[in-house]
Amino acid sequence: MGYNITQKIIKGHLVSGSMAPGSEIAIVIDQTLTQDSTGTMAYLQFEAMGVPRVKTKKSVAYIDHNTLQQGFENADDHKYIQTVASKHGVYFSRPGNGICHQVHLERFGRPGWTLLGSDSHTPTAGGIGMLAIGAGGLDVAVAMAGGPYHLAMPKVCRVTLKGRLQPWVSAKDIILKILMMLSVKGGVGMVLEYAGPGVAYLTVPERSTITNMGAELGATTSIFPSDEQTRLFMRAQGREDEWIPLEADPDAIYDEEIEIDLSKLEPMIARPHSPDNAVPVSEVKDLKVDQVAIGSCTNSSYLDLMKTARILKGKTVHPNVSLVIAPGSKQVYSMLARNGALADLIDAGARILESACGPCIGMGQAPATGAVSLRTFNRNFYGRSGTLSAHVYLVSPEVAAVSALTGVLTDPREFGEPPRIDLPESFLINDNGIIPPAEDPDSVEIVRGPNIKPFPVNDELPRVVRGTVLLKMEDNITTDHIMPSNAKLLPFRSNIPYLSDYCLTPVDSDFPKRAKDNGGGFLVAGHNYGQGSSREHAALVPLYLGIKGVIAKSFARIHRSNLINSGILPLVFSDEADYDKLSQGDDLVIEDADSQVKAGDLIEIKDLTRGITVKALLRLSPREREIILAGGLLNLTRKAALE
Ligand code: MIC
Ligand code: SF4
Repeated sequence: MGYNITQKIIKGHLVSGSMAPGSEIAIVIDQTLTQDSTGTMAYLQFEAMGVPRVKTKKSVAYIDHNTLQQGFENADDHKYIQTVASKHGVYFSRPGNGICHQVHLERFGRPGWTLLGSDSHTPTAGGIGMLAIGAGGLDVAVAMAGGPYHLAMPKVCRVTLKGRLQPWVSAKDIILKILMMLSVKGGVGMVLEYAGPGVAYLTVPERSTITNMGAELGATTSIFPSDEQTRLFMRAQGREDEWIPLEADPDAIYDEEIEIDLSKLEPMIARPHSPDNAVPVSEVKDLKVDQVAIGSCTNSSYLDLMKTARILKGKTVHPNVSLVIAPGSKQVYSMLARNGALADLIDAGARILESACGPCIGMGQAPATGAVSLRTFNRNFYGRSGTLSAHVYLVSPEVAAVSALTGVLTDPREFGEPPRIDLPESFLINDNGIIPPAEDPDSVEIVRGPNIKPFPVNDELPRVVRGTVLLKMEDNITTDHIMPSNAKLLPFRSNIPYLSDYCLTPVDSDFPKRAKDNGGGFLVAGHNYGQGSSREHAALVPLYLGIKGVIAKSFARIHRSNLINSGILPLVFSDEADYDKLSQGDDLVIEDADSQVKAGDLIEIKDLTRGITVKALLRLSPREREIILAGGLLNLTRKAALE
């Protein structure tokens, strides 16, 4: 029996476990990436492990999220990351050098290798045939220390692309269509592996738009073959020697399959407040636009911004629209500056930002009250833009640029000839924004500003776990709900006590006070709890507030791992109808919690207020069971070190 690409890479990196879907496997990690808003925690945790040098083939620390420096906090975090990286063997990508996923694709990603990143959009590198997975900071710290990464062996879904995109239809429309078909939880436990004759027509930057937004499906990752397109991209990046061909065997078996006819697609748009709320642009009528934002790790490549510049050249942005553009990397920025496209954007009236995440994570450019914002980004979750009343829509750069000119949502197919931009023969290569680690680590002193506070550590699982239901939530609660991030809060990513006053406030502004008054308790939620960002803060802050368990209909992958790593019980209703039986304010108790966890998958939760017992599933691998019993992964690691 032949293998698909996912199975080939996993097989070549397997440390333990069997490759049967759903069972726990451990794989060797070749490369890691961190960014600054999750990185401070990851490096504090790495330091706590006492390993002098990273053991990966390459680890890179990017600064791209927290680049607004209204106070000392962000700059202090940058200094900490720069020095800790230098001392421990990590490459440092300076602020201004670009968004982690864009730069990693350009300069470091390699077909056939594994990448673990403390950011949910790490799968972007799947566009060059890399098995790239997003995880919490602690898992990335373990990988830097040389430990394997544990995950459930994913199912593999073959996404067969046939035909060719019509003019004005782009890669973004492919992934929005898939989101419309599968939903934000349709990819959980799965790798989406692209195949079929349509693949050959997509360049690496286009493929990476698709793998990037596979994160919004909840997928473990997404991957394309490594073929002639991949070779051309790597050659243009001066890295052809790192290219290898990689494709599925002709008799490879897949767990699932979907097919997309590219020639039938039209420009798409995701409506507020979910990336899967997608429809063809032609179905949304009379949408007046206030803001257009082009950039983010989804759509800020050289090709995307050249298309934008061609559309805007010689024209003027509509007077009622604020157009902001953030090129994805210094490479992209500099190439636009040299070939004149940057001047075309400026002349048309665009507001140009630095190469960073910027408005995608609410770092500036919050829309006006009730405004409509069209963005080429990947997430339009409630409140993420920094303006709770804003209506954020997700579109391709083509739709964004054309609508910026007309002031209303416009189907670009009404706009005449589309711009044709080819992949350049060679990109501009200048790696002076990437600082290699120190050759003499002893000479490096790690700089820690006053904003860096210790992270909370749990206790061993007690015999009796008791607490009140502090909040009952709906389906699809995101980590942006649990731990909101915007220009005011992101500077405090290394300060858990400060962040705790904002936990779950988009759902209920009284939650932090209630949690503190009760000394912690339980959370109840619907399906796909914790989707979105990989931020560990969505587990560490609840831990700080005394949350002992979350009882949900289902969990998103990365958040479930982050809860386990923090020693918080991720409990799944064994009968979904029991969700209706629990109410906010109910007092719950799990008796003999430690022996129940040791005994198997079923946990009995007594609701003392209603006099009922609810059964929950706690399906843990043997390793996860040990982590939960020890009160988190760090405790377990320390315990192992003492034995
Ligand atoms: C995001 O896009 O939500 C982020 C901000 O990049 C997060 C990481 C974070 O919260 O710091 C992610 O995607 O993991
Ligand atoms: Fe940055 Fe936005 Fe990409 Fe997250 S999704 S890494 S915030 S650009």
